[in-house]
Amino acid sequence: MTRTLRLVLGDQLTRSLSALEGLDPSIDIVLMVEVQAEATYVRHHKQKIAFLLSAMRHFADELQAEGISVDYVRLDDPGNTHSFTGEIRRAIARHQPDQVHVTEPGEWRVWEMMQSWREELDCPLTIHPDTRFIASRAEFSLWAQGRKQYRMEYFYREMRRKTGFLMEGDQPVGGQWNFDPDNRKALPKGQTLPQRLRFETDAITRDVLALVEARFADHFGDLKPFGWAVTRAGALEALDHFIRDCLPDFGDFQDAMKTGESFLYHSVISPYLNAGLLEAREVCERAEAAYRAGSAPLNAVEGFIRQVIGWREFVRGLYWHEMPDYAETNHLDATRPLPWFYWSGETSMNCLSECIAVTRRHAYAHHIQRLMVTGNFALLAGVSPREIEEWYLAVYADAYDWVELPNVHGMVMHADGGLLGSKPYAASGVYINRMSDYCRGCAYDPTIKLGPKACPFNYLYWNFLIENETKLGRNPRMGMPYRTLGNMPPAQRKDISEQAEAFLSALPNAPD
Ligand code: FAD
Ligand code: DLZ
Ligand code: SF4
Repeated sequence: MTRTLRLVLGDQLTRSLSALEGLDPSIDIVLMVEVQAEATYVRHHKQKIAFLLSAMRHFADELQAEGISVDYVRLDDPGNTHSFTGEIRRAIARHQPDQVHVTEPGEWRVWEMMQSWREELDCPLTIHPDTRFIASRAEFSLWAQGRKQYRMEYFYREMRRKTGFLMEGDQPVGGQWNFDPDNRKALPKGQTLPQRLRFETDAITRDVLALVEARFADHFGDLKPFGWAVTRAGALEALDHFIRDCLPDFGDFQDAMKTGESFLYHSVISPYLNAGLLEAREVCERAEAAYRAGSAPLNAVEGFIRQVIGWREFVRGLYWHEMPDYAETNHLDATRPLPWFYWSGETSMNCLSECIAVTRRHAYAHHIQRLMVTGNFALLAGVSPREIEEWYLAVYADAYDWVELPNVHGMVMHADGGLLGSKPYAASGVYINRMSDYCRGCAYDPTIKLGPKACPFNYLYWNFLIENETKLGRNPRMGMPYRTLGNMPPAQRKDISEQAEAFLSALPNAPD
């Protein structure tokens, strides 16, 4: 009889995980380890650490209730080496298994660790593919072969064909693959928003909250209110709530932002999907069923499914296909240190202050806040990709390198030179003013282009175009703004550059 040790990582909390396949509860052991290194390789938001540790403990209890032996190492267990490698080594010494089974991880850093285990461990190791995704790593690489640039839209169509979501034969339902142009409405005044489902804490979560408060008090973010589900049952409830109460309006207001409203009509399920409490296929099946039942319109359902089987699968495929070189590129030669207000939230730019406050309070911000506010500013200010990537990886409950890196490095910072997206999403204050109410409470005016009251996004936007003219000026998708820049009097260009330079050089750095 072969005795196996099965490692389950904190973002692999899925009963059908490939590393658990064929598990024999009478002889096999599941290993789960809480280790300090995973909470500190970037200093994660307190809620992210608490969410994962509580979800891990609940998952271990569920496996044990099935009669499976779980060797669970807690953060405060004596002898904990606080690294995956140290803990797997100790577990092999404890259990003397014939084989170790793991599922490929979500981060290159851990993938490299696993490769070293083949040599270093006194036990044969099998690394199984992560089958929770719709496209395997090999499938993406096959699709990517021979392409100089990858475009989500074409990959997404492949995924629609593969899954059959919103398909009628080989044609998309409604005669269109993509309804994005219908999904850009600002929130009308007086719009009543759905009451969002938040979860009560149980004894396990309360223990973890105390542990996190004691060990990680100096990490970014509020620990409470902690409203996350920490079990699959809870995550399914959160999904039900989204499908019933939010999905019908998800499409229309997908890009809208509003002061004091953190979630709007977004699903708020990314931490559950990424930790394994929900699966991509099931959330899309539920969304499509709502469309077929007539309870949600096509633009909303297509928009949601596109995020999940389009963007999410696409960035994951790109990550594994391009790493490790991907993380090293810096196409726009951006080197500015991350302004300190990303951590402190102290800035007179109200849009940034609001989005950072939401992030601090919930370890969450929705896509447009991440892309068009905190991301847009980092792009326009020429922040070093590595520094802004580290911020995004630390502050969001859903952040893992496979999904954070392509979104920040590629989509936001254009540091990959256009591999992921055909142009940077650079925008002036006009965009933020159109899609939000942030400017009403701001010290600056989005309609003013220069001078002390001018919205910094305005002159930073034109300054960004000026500074990157050689690299972006011939990009056909940037034709319009570069034509406007071409017609700009030299004196105006000079004023823009000077005000941008004065503003950027006064940005606060980390205190000593
Ligand atoms: P919804 O708006 O309800 O969308 C539904 C689901 O689609 C999400 O739960 C998510 O799983 C998926 N999705 C949507 N957009 C993307 C995308 N661009 N890439 C991958 N999946 C997507 N998402 C993460 O899961 N982890 C990250 O670390 C992360 N970092 C980001 C950093 C930046 C700068 C940007 C612009 C986006 C980032 N995203 C990340 C994508 C997206 O912002 C979040 O997935 C989304 O905001 C999560 O909230 P939600 O569950 O309410 O999403
Ligand atoms: C994010 C995280 C944290 C904070 N803590 C743990 C942990 O103690 N044990 C664990 O197995 N996983 C943790 N994780 C998630 C890992 O960082 C994640 O599994 C890897 O980054 C691979 O994606
Ligand atoms: Fe942001 Fe500019 Fe609007 Fe202020 S005026 S909230 S800085 S976009």
